[in-house]
Amino acid sequence: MLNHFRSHSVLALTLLLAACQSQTVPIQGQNTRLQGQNSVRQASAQPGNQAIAGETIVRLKAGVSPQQYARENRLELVMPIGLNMYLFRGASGVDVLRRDERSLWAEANTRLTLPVQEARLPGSMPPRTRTDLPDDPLLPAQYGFTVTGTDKIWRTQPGRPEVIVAVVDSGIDGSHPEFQGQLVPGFDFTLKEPAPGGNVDGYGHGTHVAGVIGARSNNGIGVAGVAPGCKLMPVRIFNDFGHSEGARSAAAVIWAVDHGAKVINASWGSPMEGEASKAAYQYAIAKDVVFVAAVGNSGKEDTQYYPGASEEAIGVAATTDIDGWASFSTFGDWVDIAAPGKAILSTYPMSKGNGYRIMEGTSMAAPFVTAAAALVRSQHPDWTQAQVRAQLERTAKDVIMTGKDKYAGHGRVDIARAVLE
Ligand SMILES: [Ca+2]
Ligand SMILES: [Ca+2]
Repeated sequence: MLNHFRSHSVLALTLLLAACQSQTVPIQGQNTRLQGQNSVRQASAQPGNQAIAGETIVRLKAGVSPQQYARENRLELVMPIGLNMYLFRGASGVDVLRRDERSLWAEANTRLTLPVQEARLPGSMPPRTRTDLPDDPLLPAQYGFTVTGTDKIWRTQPGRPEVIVAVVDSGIDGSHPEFQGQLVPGFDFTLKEPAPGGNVDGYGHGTHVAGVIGARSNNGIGVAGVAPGCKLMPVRIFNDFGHSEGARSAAAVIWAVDHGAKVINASWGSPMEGEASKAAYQYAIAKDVVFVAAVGNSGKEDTQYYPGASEEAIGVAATTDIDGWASFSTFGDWVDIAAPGKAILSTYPMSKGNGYRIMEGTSMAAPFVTAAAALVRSQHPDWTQAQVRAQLERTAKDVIMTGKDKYAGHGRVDIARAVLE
């Protein structure tokens, strides 16, 4: 009995040491602690809980003055969204405003959620075994880089700077060394008066997503992005607490389209697809922009999450390092494609630690597909968004079940095949 107890103690101690070691990896020659994100699991919110009291989005008929409309309905005009849509605040609710003959429609403004959750600490930092990869010291822990075939194309196909990728999220930390020279001017919709900016991130999610797409590669520090030759456009809609809503996301998508984005990444969503959001997504497609979105982290089939489940977006599910289903990933017929989303190492705001963190979710999977779309657009500038989407789906690796399935859609994105074939 005593021996039995001792052997367990020795085993427990060994595991503890392994866990401690796994958190320490070298960045710029120093020992740096990698942290999992301690975030609240995405709420499985019911549609009714998502409405924001006193805030209504209205699409006005052509020629109607929003100021006059606000005055006569005793509303505050909070923000223009674009496409004749406006966000109003005040006691006159959806029912009243629908009856105003100057309204095409009216709907409640709704909260958005972020499909990200706690990440487990990784196994120990893998040794660097290959010399044909970028020199970024954390690359051996970025399994998504090799699983997606980015290791085969990084030197010849880093992407072109005229392909602008909008990251509609919590901003991108512009002070981070991995984003020096990577950003184009963006916009900040979290401010009371939306204004140029977006290159700050008080929450961290957007900086993590952006690093997967476009962290500087082969610069001797940190991680390597998939499409570092493309430019990132920070469009900030989530505040320092990770809160945002439908009006801002719709305005942000329209703004990104109007300012030259060729691909948009939406690692967020809502159980409801409102009219304003739908109009914004349709606008992106009509203007030939590739629109990529996470399908959500419910781990179940019964929760459609928009824009991931919308027909306009390429809906991205999450897979693991061995192309298995990531058990948090929402599944269903609306899943179009999959990408690594389990335990993803990427950039994090410098104000929140050492600049790198492991997070997981379909939030982290979507940017692999976004980056793949940006590389295909770099290679084939004359292709339409529909052609880019078809190429990503056609070249994806069939995983999980034979043929298209509910877990990985057409398969796990194969970036080398998408770019080279
Ligand atoms: Ca780097
Ligand atoms: Ca399959």
